[in-house]
Amino acid sequence: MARRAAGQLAIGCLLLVGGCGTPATGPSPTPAPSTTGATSSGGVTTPPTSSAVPSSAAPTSTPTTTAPSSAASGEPSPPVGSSSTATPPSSARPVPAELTAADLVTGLSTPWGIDFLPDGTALVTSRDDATITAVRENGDTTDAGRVDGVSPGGEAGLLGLAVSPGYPTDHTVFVYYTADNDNRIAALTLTDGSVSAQHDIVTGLPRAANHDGGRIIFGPDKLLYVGVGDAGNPSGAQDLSYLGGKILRLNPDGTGADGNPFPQAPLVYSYGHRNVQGLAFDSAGRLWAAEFGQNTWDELNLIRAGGNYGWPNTEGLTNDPKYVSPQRVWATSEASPSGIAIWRGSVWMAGLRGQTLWQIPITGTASTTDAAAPNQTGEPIAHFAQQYGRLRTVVVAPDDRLWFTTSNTDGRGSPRPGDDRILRIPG
Ligand SMILES: [Ca+2]
Repeated sequence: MARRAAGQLAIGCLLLVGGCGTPATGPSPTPAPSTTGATSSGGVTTPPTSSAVPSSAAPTSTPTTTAPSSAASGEPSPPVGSSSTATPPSSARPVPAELTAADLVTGLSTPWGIDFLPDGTALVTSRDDATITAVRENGDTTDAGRVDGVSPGGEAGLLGLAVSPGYPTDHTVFVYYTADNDNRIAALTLTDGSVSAQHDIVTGLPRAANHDGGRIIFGPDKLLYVGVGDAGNPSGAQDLSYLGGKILRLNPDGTGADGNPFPQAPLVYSYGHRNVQGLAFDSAGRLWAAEFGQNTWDELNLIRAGGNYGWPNTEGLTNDPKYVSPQRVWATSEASPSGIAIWRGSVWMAGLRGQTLWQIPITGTASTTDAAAPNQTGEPIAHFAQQYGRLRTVVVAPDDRLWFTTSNTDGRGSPRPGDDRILRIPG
């Protein structure tokens, strides 16, 4: 996450005002080349809609839809499709007309990964303390143990956490952590609600003080998806033999999943990433990923097997057919995204430096394997801008409320009384 970019840029856009995600002049008709260092006057740069995708980037494009014009109002309405390919999931419940958030837990130290046990208890990692805290639905907390061998420092430490889909019988939770010389994924066994055993399933992922990735989630296929940062080796992101700058897809024993796209790199699912810390599946089964830009563009991507997402050869939108262009980009001062979640028809993205919870409506369900897929998102909407400081992780709780965490104790923030906290929507 280390960047040369200048200091904070106040967004100044408020909930429901709609002025932030809706540049009055609209998007540029062509994607901005990644290396221009262009700025975005509105804080959000809109990628091309389907009608604006150059034919060279969409050789078999069948024009279908553009983002619904209603999105330009900034109203946090559910996505509204304008054609059969843009029909939102029927299960998507509307976003509340006015979002409210309230503290669920305060006083946490560098909270990072969160997932839920079958009984609704959340497990929350502390990056710097290497501990796991159990959080009940009422906000009560208990110690759930510690992960051995964690070597925190900079952005490294105890990072993502994912509960096994087979937890009722295997009592297993997976964590991504930084050891002395590498990043690792460990399987933890829980007994009576606390860690009782630990063994590594993956070792040798590159580590560094910064760009450690760290998000792990289970997909609907019960496979483990992992965001691994480039660990300060940008060119390695294009090298399939280097596991940094990748999204991995693994069996729960740490081996590469059947059907992964590269026989010579059995763990790798997609490559050309800089530092993915946000992963989430939508109701159409598509994997979304957020990643930090260097000093120009943060990205929200739709991930497809074998896709090359461009880093370090491109950053942000691209016309080059060798690379998958992002669905949305932000100036790094506006986002610097870590966790994402899918809730009520939108991607919700936690911004660290941007200190904003971004809502990105999902406007289509096109397959990620369709290279001609039009933009699948509406205009982003900024929530809670500057209100709580840096935001790290966002997850959907079993009761269909949205949780998000602050990250003001991570060494880059300004902790305030009660930090760090988990907030819950509706409050
Ligand atoms: Ca990219």
